[in-house]
Amino acid sequence: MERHNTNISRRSRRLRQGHRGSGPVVYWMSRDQRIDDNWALLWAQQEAITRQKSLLIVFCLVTDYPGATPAHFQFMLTGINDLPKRLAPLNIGWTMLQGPPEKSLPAFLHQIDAHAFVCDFDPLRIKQQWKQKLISNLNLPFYEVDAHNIIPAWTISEKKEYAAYTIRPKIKRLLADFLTDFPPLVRHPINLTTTLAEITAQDLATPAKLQASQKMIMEPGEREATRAAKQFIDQRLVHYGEYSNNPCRQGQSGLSPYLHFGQLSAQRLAIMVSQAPLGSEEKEHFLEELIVRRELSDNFCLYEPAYDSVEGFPQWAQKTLDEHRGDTREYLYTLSDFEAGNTHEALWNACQLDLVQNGKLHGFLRMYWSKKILEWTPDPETALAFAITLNDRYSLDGRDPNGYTGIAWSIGGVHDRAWKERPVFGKIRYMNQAGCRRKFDVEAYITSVKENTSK
Ligand code: FAD
Ligand code: FO1
Repeated sequence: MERHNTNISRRSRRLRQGHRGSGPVVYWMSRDQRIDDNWALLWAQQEAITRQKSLLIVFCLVTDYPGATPAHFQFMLTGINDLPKRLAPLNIGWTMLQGPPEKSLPAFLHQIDAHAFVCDFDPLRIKQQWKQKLISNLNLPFYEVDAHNIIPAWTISEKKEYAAYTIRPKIKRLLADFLTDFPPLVRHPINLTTTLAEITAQDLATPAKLQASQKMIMEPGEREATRAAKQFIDQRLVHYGEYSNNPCRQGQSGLSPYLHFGQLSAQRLAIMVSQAPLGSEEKEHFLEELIVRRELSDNFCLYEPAYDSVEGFPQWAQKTLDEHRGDTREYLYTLSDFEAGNTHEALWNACQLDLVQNGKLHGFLRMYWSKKILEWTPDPETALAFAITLNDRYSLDGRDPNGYTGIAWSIGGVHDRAWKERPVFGKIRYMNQAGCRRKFDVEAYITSVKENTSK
């Protein structure tokens, strides 16, 4: 029986049945790397208490995670390092495994005679593949809990949505039911009996390739994430509507790396924003991005297996891009040219430098940056591959459904409509510097990036 009206049971789904062992309920933490406000952990605890079992969290470190660099691992592992010391007083076990989860988890779960297995939700291909293999290789009850979205992705919609305007009413209908507060995680009443080494990231023989040499661009971890969220709400949310599209202003929240690594719960952030003592207009604008746009990205990656290839673009976009394959491109660059910020255009080069130096690029410039890659490559396939490679390699928040969807929107018209036809782009929405100049001071942006680089 739920103690609060949290809809916790409706946030989970069973992936397979199986034999329940006498050991702990195990939560495999992956996308949602936090203790607070984590529906998967709360669900696992509820299951463990009902079944009178102990509770254990396991994280599988995958050192060759696609697209990830030492800077990303450093941010992730520093955040993860704080978790075991917070779990000890809660009587919840912690351990880490190294290697592909479908290989490392089955033997481990067998060894501890796990009672049930719970994972968090992720629509990306690699996660779906890991889970499919685990479904085949395990013989114990296996559940999935969407701890990332406010409304579970499979509940909002059972199909790929056409655009924001088709998913928005579905979200609106369900939001009040799911945007509830979180019940507390309690000190777990049943002790772990299995003797387990409490492995932390430092104990793993992490290869030297994971040691980042640069200074971290922002402080990782749950505590820092909450502090940054509070600071944004107290000081900058009021200007979000006015400044969020201006790269010269610090108008956006800057919270995407915390959300990407699950160090901050989007639901907690939505609750904090809803309760802020501000007018509804500022809040609505931000919540539209945080809820509708973000959950739309998960919907796209969940229901479009080709979310990172041209086959995932809508039919009209594939057709129009095909019709313009033969168009002359005025400039053509290689991946190395783009990567080094070596194009003819100062604004694009500044965007690239900003991305490389700071691990992030302003949301408005991300659109411009990727559309120019379409304009300056021989075909849409190359453009898409280059944009994904660079975004995943350099963005701290990359390797995320929001990234694949944002790039597919910019280059392939996903969730957008047809616009006036023009060379190369066909009917894909075009952007140019004149549009940028109407939004912000382009020269000031370029100068600020250069100044930051020379420091
Ligand atoms: P804020 O404006 O403060 O928004 C708060 C949160 O709302 C964001 O952190 C994010 O979770 C969500 N959000 C905001 N805008 C969008 C959007 N358009 N789509 C989906 N969710 C949104 N986002 C990523 O998280 N990772 C990426 O790799 C990524 N790559 C992108 C690439 C391109 C080409 C484009 C056009 C967009 C991309 N986005 C990506 C979406 C968006 O630009 C970023 O989420 C946002 O700029 C992150 O900064 P912020 O946290 O300060 O955003
Ligand atoms: N998830 C894991 O379960 N294990 C990892 O070792 C791991 C590394 C990693 C590195 C960079 C990065 O951006 C993500 C990483 N993730 C890892 C996955 C992440 O938690 C997210 O689930 C997805 O990237 C976004 O959905």
